[in-house]
Amino acid sequence: MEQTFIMIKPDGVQRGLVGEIISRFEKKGFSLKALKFVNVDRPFAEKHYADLSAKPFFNGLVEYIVSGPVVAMVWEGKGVVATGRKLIGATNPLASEPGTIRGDFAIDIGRNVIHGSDAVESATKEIALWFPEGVVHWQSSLHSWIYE
Ligand code: YYY
Ligand code: MG
Repeated sequence: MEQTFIMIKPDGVQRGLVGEIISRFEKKGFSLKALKFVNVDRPFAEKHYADLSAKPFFNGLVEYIVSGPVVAMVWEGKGVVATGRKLIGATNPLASEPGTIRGDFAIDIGRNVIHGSDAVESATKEIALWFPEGVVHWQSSLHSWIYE
């Protein structure tokens, strides 16, 4: 089944939003496949955001990601990449709908609390980068109550 990479950024951790964010993915019915709480260094953050290296905000973005610990996760479920992005909301939190994570908990684009893969291909790349050791293989006993 489809998997996505989700990261609670340093501001989300510092603001005590870890439980709330995990809860939203759990309650939707998605399944947690990997999770770690880590500090990343500059080269690693630059690799994660390599596609954005030419952007004027790249340096500030990397500084922000290395500024404190992050929660890195893999979530699995039908359509989890696109639906995960919907749960997260638009990149600029002032444009994110209320009810989304960014819409409910953030204001500035450079402090938007959470990352989610934008496509199945980038999810595969990001999961390999963050979890080279692989993910946990299990199936929730609620599976047949969530999927028909
Ligand atoms: O995938 P998403 O996080 O919604 O946006 P991206 O376009 O991939 O940019 C990654 C990250 O960069 C974004 O979450 C905030 C930051 N950023 C920024 O600080 N200023 C911008 N104008 C655009 C993005
Ligand atoms: Mg992105």
